[in-house]
Amino acid sequence: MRPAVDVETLEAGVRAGDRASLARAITLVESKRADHARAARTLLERLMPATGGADRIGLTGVPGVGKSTTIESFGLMLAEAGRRVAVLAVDPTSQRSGGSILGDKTRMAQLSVHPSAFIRPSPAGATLGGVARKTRETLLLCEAAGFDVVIVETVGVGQSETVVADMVDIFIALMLPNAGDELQGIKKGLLEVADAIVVNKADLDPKAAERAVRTYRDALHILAPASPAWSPPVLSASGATGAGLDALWRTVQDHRAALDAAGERAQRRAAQQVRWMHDLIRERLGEAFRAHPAIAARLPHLEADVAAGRLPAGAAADDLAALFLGTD
Ligand SMILES: Nc1nc2c(ncn2[C@@H]2O[C@H](COP(=O)(O)OP(=O)(O)O)[C@@H](O)[C@H]2O)c(=O)[nH]1
Ligand SMILES: [Mg+2]
Repeated sequence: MRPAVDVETLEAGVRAGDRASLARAITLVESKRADHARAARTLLERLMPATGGADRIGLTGVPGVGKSTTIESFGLMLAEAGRRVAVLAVDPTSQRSGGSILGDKTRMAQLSVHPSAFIRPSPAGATLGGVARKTRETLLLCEAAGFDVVIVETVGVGQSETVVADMVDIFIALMLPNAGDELQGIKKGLLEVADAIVVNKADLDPKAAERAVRTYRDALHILAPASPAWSPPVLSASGATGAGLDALWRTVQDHRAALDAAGERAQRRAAQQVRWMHDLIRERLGEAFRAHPAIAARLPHLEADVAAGRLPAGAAADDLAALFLGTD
């Protein structure tokens, strides 16, 4: 028999800020075993009162824009100033590419061995929803372990941006200095969720970086800000030299102060939690639905009928729902 998880000891270890306990707690949360899931739930419930204390920062940008390099410099700056910094990575592409995580750890060489830092890649999951769920729970565990800055990194691919934006207080988009014009259209959706924009690699071509800053400022100008309390600023920085990262940290603090003054940070977090709950409900119901024997038998036929145009999608959904609910 495999030994049962000692939740109390694990809880005490996490609360004490013990990194080995934190790592074990995260592994527990990520586990697919049913007994682990039960233990993880108990652990999270017990730790809940100890969560919420971190600045939750999301960072996105296309591969190569300098996210890992920037987090290394930014994280070290904060760690040296006495902060405890956790870095979580959500990468929906890492399953395909065989893991960019290793590369990231070497890119965060100093931060990854800093006593005040903790770096943890999210496992490559089959669904982004699954990955994001574990990342949310991992974020809470890091807070319970006393980390006061949690940075969630994600590649700017597909839906991962909105998913990460919905688990943090401030969502920062890193941009390349010479791509302002082309990307403006493509990245409109991103501009709408970003709380700050950072034109990175300003050291390469400061003039181009300034032009890009102006381009993004103009682009943001024509969008209505998501919050009346905050207009997203555009900064330039260099993850490589560290230039501009102190200003970025001030932006994070200004943003928090502005949202707190308007009561919006607590509201944003509360709304995120409720949306998360509804996501989980949908996920559970979807699983139960697909696992239902009568549904499993009928679904492929109805899918074929709908695909062939023999049956309206709504009628198929009605039939399946009735079958599931036992009302047919
Ligand atoms: N010159 C310069 N190069 C940078 C800067 N930030 C990152 N890089 C380089 O850009 C490449 C991609 O950086 P990386 O941090 O891995 O990007 P990520 O894919 O967004 O995590 C690496 O070769 C970095 O050394 C910067 O601010 N200035
Ligand atoms: Mg990276």
